[in-house]
Amino acid sequence: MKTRAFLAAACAAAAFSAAACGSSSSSPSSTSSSSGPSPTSPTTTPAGAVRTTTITITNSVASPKDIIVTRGAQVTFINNDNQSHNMTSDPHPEHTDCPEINSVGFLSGGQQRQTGNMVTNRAVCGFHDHDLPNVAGLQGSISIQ
Ligand SMILES: [Cu+2]
Repeated sequence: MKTRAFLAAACAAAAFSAAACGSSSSSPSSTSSSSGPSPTSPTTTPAGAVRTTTITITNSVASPKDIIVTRGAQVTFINNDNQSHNMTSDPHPEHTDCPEINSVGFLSGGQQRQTGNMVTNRAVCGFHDHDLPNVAGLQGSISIQ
């Protein structure tokens, strides 16, 4: 009986912290479109996206974070960090939006790899570091135009 009561209390605590976490993530500001927990692909190209096919990671920040490529192009992720990164498609943890990005995957420090040819039907593909899924600096997007 004591165990049952404890479990109920733990469950309530977990539910409470999850709710608090969720409410803090929904910022009223519309300036940061693709940052925050539980990365999902944006539906439109974020403001400030630049046309390039190279994204470089330094000090756990991907730059540029939002890019635009031609349909069928490949994107090169360069890990110039001193730690590994595991670059995958949104959403986390399914990685199903744009499987082309999953070709990059695990990059040791100093490594680089290309995505597959970006031929998805989506207009915008979000990406994140699967091992650090809530780090906003490692989230970004590839718009296909
Ligand atoms: Cu993930």
